[in-house]
Amino acid sequence: MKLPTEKPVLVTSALPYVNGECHIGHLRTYVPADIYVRMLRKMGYEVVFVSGSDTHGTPIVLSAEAQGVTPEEVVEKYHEHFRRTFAELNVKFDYFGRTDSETNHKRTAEIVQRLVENGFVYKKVLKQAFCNTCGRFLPDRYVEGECPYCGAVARGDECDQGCSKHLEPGEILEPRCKVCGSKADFKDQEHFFFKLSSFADFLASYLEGLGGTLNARNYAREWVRKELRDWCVTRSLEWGVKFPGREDLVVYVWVDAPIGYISFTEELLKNRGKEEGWQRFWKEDGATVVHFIGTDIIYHHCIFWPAMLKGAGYSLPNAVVASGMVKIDGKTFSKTRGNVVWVSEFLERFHPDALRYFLVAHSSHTKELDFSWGAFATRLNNELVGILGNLVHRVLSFGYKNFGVVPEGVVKEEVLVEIEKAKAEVVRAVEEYEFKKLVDAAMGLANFGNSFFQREEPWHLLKQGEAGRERCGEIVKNVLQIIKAVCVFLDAVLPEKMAEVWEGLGMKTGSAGSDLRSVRLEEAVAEIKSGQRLKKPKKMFERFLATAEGDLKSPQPPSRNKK
Ligand code: B3M
Ligand code: ZN
Repeated sequence: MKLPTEKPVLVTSALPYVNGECHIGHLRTYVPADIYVRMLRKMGYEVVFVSGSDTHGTPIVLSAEAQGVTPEEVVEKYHEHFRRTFAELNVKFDYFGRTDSETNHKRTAEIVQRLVENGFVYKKVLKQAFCNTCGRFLPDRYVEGECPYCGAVARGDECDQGCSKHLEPGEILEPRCKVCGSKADFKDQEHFFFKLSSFADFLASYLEGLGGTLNARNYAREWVRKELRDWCVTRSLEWGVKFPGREDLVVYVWVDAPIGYISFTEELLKNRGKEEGWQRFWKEDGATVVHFIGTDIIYHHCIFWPAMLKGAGYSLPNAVVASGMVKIDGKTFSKTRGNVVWVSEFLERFHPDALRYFLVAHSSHTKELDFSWGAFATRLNNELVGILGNLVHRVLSFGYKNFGVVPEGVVKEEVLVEIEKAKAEVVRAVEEYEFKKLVDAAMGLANFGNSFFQREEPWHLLKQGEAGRERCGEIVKNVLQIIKAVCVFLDAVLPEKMAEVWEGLGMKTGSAGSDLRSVRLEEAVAEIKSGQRLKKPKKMFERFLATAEGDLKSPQPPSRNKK
């Protein structure tokens, strides 16, 4: 979708539950969102990028209980962990908040109050799972059982391993207490419901115009067409945002979590001295709002969230971009089965840019991404080392050794055409949220650079006197132009590595010196200046070493690999 150029864009990335360490499954949403933001900026958009920690709900409370600490302690620890991990990966949010902030408590109370006033909330007694052994009600993840729709093992509020449907309290079959394993009973309890069913027509037409990826729109339309049931929005828990006027109930975490997107916008703009600035994004239709999420939370973002916003008189998101899930060695992520790759472990051995690259290069954004060390090794060795690293190292070394600067010469039409072609593909890729196409276009251009250099054999010309040296210089300049363009196109994916190459090309020095991060896409075709000092290049990436085939198959990376 081409976004309107005159409006600022708010990009959000789903809020991680801060109840454990970051694994590479998490990154499928954050890294592409960061790449998208960086690309939009290169395309001239004004962008704000927010996310934050999801601090409430049973995912947090259960972890705290299991670790024998308070929910606050769990949140404190992992909020910091996620913030640091994102920084290490160069996922650069303008603001990374937390849903237990005062702003979010207030904004949630205000929105819920609005929904009540507007007649969209009612009270009802429901049969809630109860554990006689533990002597308490079992909300959401406190209960496990069978999904009434597909029969898979499910959590109390979602069929996380099967059809990914949202489940209402009381719906799960064969419920058991997650803490002690006993068969759960049912007991009456009074709760508040949101009249989701009355939003069916609104949602059907809203979804027609919703941008983003087709998977999000199509799933959501199907759900609206089938049936929308009212939604229980309260839970009997201590930890959370209190339901207005009820000390014994908190709102369901899926109420206050997306409201975090609004609160974080408020907190960010307030920090920038614009107290009411958030309204442009959430009240006045003065901005484009794009949500990056995983396919498992489409229901929450395409059904609950717009209905809640509409019911409370807020403006609506413009696009929902849903990434496919991550698998490890073809299997679903599972901590207990050891099917997990922790980001911290990965970063001990490899450069963050290599992971950023893999996450977008390995499969189309909406498709499943299967991580294995073998697949990672192949992409790293063949593409980052074999194509990109080779181009940069070979040409920069040759240019540095024989000229020391960008030589004189004209940039050929043939080269400019290739760069323009790649640039058009890159823009289309961003508009289609197809980040794989973005890297494919840039790597295609790098490949072209390699063949051009090989075809022209400039090293022979060096032996052919002054005229030969001049012609050689021109060829080198042409390939340096290609490298410059590749830097512009891949900066969003490989921010550290491309910035080093940019510097190596002499782009940062001199009066017209520029910072790669802030240049526009057009810079790719702007002629590289003759006379700029080149730097002796460093190796960009080390090959992934594996002595035995087994190393590549094992889920553990060989320990001798160092960035
Ligand atoms: N905390 C994490 C998840 O279900 C959940 C996202 C909230 S986004 C508002 O993926
Ligand atoms: Zn199911």
